[in-house]
This record gives sequence, structure tokens and C-alpha cells, in this order.
Amino acid sequence: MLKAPILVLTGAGISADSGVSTFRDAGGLWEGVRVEDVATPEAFARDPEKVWRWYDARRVQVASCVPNAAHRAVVEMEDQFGDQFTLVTQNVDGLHERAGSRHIHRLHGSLWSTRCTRDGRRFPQTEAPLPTLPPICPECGEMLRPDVVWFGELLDRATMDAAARAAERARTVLVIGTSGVVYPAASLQLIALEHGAHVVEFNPERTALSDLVAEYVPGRAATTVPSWWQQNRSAT
Ligand code: BV8
Repeated sequence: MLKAPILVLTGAGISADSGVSTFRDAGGLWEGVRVEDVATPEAFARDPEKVWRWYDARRVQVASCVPNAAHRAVVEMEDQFGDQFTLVTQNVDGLHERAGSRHIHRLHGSLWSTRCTRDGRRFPQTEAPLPTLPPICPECGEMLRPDVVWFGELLDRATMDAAARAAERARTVLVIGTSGVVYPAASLQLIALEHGAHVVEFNPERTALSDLVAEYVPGRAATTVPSWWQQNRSAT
């Protein structure tokens, strides 16, 4: 029986079947790249152009990808459960938005937005590749940075608070395609477990969460999530 409220927590793995590189799988984004070299404020201060080249390469890759059946199943869940549904993603690729998800808590920002390094003003940026690296603020001429949360940076407080409240209230939580190693994002699935939620993990590899959840569903999300959803949606 699929009990509401429903919370869906997604990581890079939900986009893997769309052709977007994950972070920690073989051939993933971090392979051959030291996180400290590209995803920290210090790295950006040291070599902004190198950081921008890494992010722009990801933007180019994602621009040629399309949402997959797992993203579309998540949209159907939002359609069916309305305000009893919450989507929280660690992903910055924008594929949930392109699939049609409407209310998304983006914990780590977006590849499709930039932020002025002088005053934090945000600018949508959908052009990939960027014409110049690093991009310059159209208002003040200062450098723009990727609008993402780097290691050592705080997440947006309101976003994390809303996600934690949803994790406390949810009766069913789907954890899709995350290694669960990055905090505080990874704490959400633990909060849900502590509050007695029925947690279902979708991942081809077992993780530290796999032994703790009610259902561990092995396999690729583009196959397992729609299949699980079809079997359980009618049970409501
Ligand atoms: C912070 C930027 C305060 C955007 C990212 C405890 C508490 C608080 C903080 C910490 C803590 N311990 C350590 C920290 C510090 C750090 C952290 O968590 N470090 C880790 C590495 C130990 N956290 C922070 O710095 C956070 N800030 O807490 O501020 C503070 C400040 C200073 C000091 C202390 C505290 C900020 C974290 C945000 C970092 N930014 N991204 C971008 O470039 O994308 S994180 C990055 O990794 C991504 O955003 C992504 O969200 C995240 C997690 O990766 P996953 O999405 O899980 O992807 P991954 O590749 O790992 O796994 C993919 C999974 O999919 C695998 O399991 C695979 O099996 C599966 N899969 C593969 N194919 C498929 C599939 N699943 C389904 N279907 C498939 N086909």
C-alpha cells in the first residue's frame, strides 16, 4: 500500500540512463579529477578557468541528454499525489525540470544558472558551451561562478529545512541513484528511517543504506522505477 506523504530523493544515478556521468562510478565525473581541484571555493579562487572548463564540459554533455523513464515516473507521482509529494534532488543537471517535475528542492544548485562573485546575483545561463570562460557578470563585469554548492559550502538553509521536514513527515520515501556519501544530503534518508518511513532504494549497487531499507530494488532506475511505480500506484 503506497502511503502518502511521498518523498523522492534522487542522485546522479537517476540520470545515468540518460547518458549523464555519475560522480563515483567507474568512468564517472570524479574519475581522474580530484574533487579539491574542481568542486571547492578554493579551487575556483586558484584557477577559475579550470573549474569553469569542468563545469562547462558537464553542461555540454547534459545538453545532449534527455530525461528517461525514471524522471517521467517521478512526474507521474507528483501528478497523482500533488501537495502530498516532495521531490528533493542532489542533481544539478536539470533533467527533472525538463521531464516536467514542477516543485523541486535542488540541494546543490543548477548547471543552468550562474552567480555573480561580487554580489551573488543569479543569472539563467542555458548556452552550452559558454562563449567565454569564465563568464562575466552582465551587470557589474565581475566573474560569474557556477550556481552550485561546492564542498565546504553551506546548502541553502530554507531548502535543506524543507527537505528535512519532508523527510520527517513522509510515509513512503524513494531513494533513487545515490551513493549516499555526501552530507548533509545523505542525512535525509536517515531522518526518514528514524521517523518510521517505508524506504525503497533503487540502485544497481548496494550502498550503506541497502541493509536498512524496507525494499532494496537492484537495477537501473530507468527500468526499476517505472516498474515499481506501475505495481504500486494502483495499490493506493
Ligand atoms: C556542508 C556540487 C557545512 C554540484 C556537490 C557531515 C556533515 C556535513 C558536512 C560533511 C559531513 N562530512 C563531510 C562533510 C563535508 C562534505 C561531504 O559530505 N563530504 C563527503 C565527500 C564526505 N559536505 C559538504 O561540504 C557540504 N557542505 O556540509 O557545509 C560544512 C562546511 C565545511 C565543513 C563541514 C561542513 C556540501 C556538499 C555539496 C557538494 N557538492 N556537487 C555539482 O558539481 O554537481 S556533491 C556531488 O556529489 C553531487 O552534487 C552529488 O549530489 C553528490 C552525491 O553524489 P551522488 O548523486 O550520490 O552520485 P554518485 O556518483 O556518488 O553515486 C551515483 C549512484 O548511482 C551510485 O550509488 C550508483 O551505484 C548509482 N547508479 C549508477 N547508475 C545507476 C544508478 N542508480 C540507478 N540507476 C542507474 N542507472
